[in-house]
Amino acid sequence: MPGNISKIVKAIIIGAPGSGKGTISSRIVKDFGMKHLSSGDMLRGQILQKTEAGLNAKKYTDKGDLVPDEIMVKLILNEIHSLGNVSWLLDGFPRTVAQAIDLHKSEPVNMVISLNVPFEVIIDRIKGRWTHLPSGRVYNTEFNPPKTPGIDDVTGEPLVQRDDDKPETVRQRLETYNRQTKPVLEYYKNMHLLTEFKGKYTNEIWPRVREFLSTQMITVSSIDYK
Ligand code: G5P
Ligand code: MG
Repeated sequence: MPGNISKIVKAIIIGAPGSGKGTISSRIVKDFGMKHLSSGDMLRGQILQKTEAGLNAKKYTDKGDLVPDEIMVKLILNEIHSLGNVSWLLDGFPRTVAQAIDLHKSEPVNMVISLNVPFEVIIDRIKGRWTHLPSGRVYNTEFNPPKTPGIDDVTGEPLVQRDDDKPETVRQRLETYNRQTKPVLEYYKNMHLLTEFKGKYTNEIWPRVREFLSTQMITVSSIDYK
């Protein structure tokens, strides 16, 4: 892994529901030490705590629709600003061009990693997903099963299947992605910030993402590798 610390990295990982954003983000965090901000995890945290914002968001997430832009932009920008001067990786935000424009005005990003995984592969793998809601850790009964079925490896707490992982909601989420999030790819392509990684398996995509990040950025966590 490369050595020097130079700049703060502001990155986005974008891809369809179930494309592996969370899985690859956890590997990026481990190897490159960036702060991971997942908009979906934040919303699920609010839902779990039954806050007003969470209960409001659940009306949209349960249907596979997007939560309104103004709510999401406020939530994410507040979180970014609370982090201070550190490198971060946004997962699940922005998801509309309006969100991307607002983010750019406030926090221009350095790079956008796009995961392109075929929809039929996604539909199959989401069936086997189990999530630890408080942390956002994800498992898959085939790909990365927990040590004990139904139990989080780290905390020993129960795993759940997400309410929006029902097959009909997954189909709706994929449609929403096509309609509202694909234009975001064009937005970043036009800004020459987009790098696409295509494949069926995380273990095939991840080495390419790692190689890309290693050459593109010198990370805050590189101090760990000295
Ligand atoms: P989220 O939480 O952002 P999605 O729909 O974008 O949700 P999701 O479902 O979290 O994305 P992911 O993170 O891309 O998927 O994928 P993952 O969890 O890493 O992997 C999926 C499964 O596949 C896991 O079980 C994993 O173990 C397994 N897996 C990974 N790789 C492989 C492999 O190679 N092989 C196999 N067999 N399995 C593998 O958003 C949720 C909702 O919140 C709202 C929306 O309503 C959204 O629908 N929301 C927003 N609304 C408006 N604006 C925003 N910015 C919003 N952000 C969230
Ligand atoms: Mg995710």
